[in-house]
Amino acid sequence: MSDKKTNQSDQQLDERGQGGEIHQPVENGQVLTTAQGAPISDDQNSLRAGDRGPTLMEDFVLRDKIFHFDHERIPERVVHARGYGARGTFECTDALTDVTKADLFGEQGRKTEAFVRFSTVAGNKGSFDLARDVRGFAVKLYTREGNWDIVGNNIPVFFIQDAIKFPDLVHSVKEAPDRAFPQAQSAHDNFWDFVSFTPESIHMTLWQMSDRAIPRSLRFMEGFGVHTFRFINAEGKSSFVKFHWKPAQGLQSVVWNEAVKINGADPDFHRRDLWDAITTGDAPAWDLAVQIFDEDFAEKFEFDVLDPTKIIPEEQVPLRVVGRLTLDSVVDNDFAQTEQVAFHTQNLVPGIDVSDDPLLQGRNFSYLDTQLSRLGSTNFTHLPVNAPRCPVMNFQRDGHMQTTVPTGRANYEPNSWTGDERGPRADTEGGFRSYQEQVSGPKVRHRSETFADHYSQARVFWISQTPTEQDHIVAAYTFELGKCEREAVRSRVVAHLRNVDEELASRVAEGLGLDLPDAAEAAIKPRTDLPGSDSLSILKNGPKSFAGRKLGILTSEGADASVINAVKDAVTAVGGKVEFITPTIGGVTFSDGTKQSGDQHVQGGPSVLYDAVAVIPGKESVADLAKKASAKDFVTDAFAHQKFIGYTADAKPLFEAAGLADQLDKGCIELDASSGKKFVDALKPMRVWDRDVEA
Ligand code: HDE
Repeated sequence: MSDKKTNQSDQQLDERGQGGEIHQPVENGQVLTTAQGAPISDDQNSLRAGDRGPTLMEDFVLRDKIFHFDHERIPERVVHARGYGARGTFECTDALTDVTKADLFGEQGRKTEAFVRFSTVAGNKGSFDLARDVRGFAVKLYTREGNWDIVGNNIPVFFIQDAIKFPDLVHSVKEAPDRAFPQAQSAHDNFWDFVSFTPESIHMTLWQMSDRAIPRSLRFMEGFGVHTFRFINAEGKSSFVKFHWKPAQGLQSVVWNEAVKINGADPDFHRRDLWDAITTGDAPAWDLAVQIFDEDFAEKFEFDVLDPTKIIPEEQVPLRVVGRLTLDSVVDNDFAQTEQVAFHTQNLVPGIDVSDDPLLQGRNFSYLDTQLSRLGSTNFTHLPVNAPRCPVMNFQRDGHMQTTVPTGRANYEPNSWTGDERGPRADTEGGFRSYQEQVSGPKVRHRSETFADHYSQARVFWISQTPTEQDHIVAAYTFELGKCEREAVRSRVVAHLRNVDEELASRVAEGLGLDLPDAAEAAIKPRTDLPGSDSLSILKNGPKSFAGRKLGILTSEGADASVINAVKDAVTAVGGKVEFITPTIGGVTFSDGTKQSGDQHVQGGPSVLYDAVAVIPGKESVADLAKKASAKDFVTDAFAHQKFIGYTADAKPLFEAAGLADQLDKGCIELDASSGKKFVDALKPMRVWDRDVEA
């Protein structure tokens, strides 16, 4: 991709390595140089007076290297610090010229380069991937008419309705300022204290306490633009629009006890998963779907379409799929691309505009500030990952780290120069035009009454969940509030939950050992007549097969090769992956003499890293396996996390040692050389949700 073209070392290679006149003392001509390009003779020893003497100040090779190193870090993002990027292509599958003149939607089949950065919100850059948190889902589309960013999340609503509350929200969820903990989590007093005084947050906390906040993989989650935006067509007519990214892979999450353990076993679980999927050719894809509606619908809709704490149910405004985003390329360099990418809600192109959502309006103001303080110069748009792929022509000049070299005399307009000297002019026809909305009103600091219902859609979310998902939500509130030291905080939150659903509130109160408080006073009586929606449930929208998922096979010396092969072939046939967990990383030899190296050592490959497991040990060697705590945990955790477990009769001693031998249920499937397909078919429902366990 074009990022590569500006890679400094490539340029240097071109200039130094191919000139023919330069002395080429090293293999492939790649001579180490200083940042000024001077060839270096020794990069292992600094210049000193005598073998054991002091280092000399004149050592510019040392100074050049350490100077750059000392300044390697830039401020991390104040939110969304921990992120992971990938590149790909957006393809328009349904031209949208009826509603927008945006070039990327102009023609079916039109392709647009894309960069995506997924992130957690609260944790610092070095935190872990499976925090219970909202995920950022920011997409940059390098269109032929400029960069368009959809800076969204994996949850379609937000905690607050007005940008002015954002610093308080973020301060409350981040580590407490005095003790600098807890990090990367919301399970603490400050966050829930804030929520308890901010009823508009309650709807979002339902989503956050659901398994949406602990996705199995970045590949298995949805993305949302959250706010209402505007489309504008060639005639200047505007419609409202909401953006949705629907994963072709389906939706899938982990369970909480698993998330806790994954964070220890592999803090990079999500980034590794995305890297592995893309580099092995299993490119994840999302459909872009739009909900388009007009002012009449906005008038009639029971909530305000400008309120970012509300969804518009798909049943009321259906989704229209208009394109597909495929991520088929990992980044070349995490810092240059993922860290330096700069998203902004005001990166808009002709045909797409913002609405008056007060949260969006504040975001429009905020992102450039962040970029200036993070990247240090207004010229961050010159960085390869941020640079538009179309020509950029204007009279902006100079500034720190200017990388373009404008020519000619005119750096202003209007001017009377001609030809190339004249420079660009505004395009009154095709240039970006804001929608000509009528705006008038007194200056007030006032929240519209139409934003006042904080509970009814929280209830819609709750009743849309399967009983399993409801159990998880109750457990999550109980866990999080249980981490709050002050009972008053717990009680105030439960008081809000009573306005959502009495059963939810009383189950959480019971879990906390709390007397049920009076319901919080609601600004508007919550509605109980709104229907649920299947699209809000993860389990009703899960993957259709084992494709893109991973089976962990715990095995040992002498295991039956015919069973191993049957299972492996059946998994790979449907697009799944297999990893072998072996007593030593050196691997094992199967019954037919085949050698298999370990993908994970048994202590480094707990079952939490897999969607399902199979236990296929050797008859003789299983006794040793059964002595290992890690092998026992492998099966007990898989069982407790309601995973499917394939096993051979030889696995019995391990199940006995783990205390599971007489609990094996329909989700534990005995394997032989002919049962590979049967096993893989059985894995479709993801988990044995009715297994009666409490992890
Ligand atoms: Fe952001 N947000 N945000 N945000 N946001 C940032 O910009 C901000 C909001 C979102 O991978 C920051 O470059 C304000 C909603 C994502 O680089 C910052 C408000 C949604 C990312 C900022 C919001 C988001 C950010 C931090 C309330 C979902 C990561 C670093 C008015 C629709 C983008 C940066 C990436 C990042 C400000 C609310 C999504 C500080 C003031 C709502 C995905 O500028």
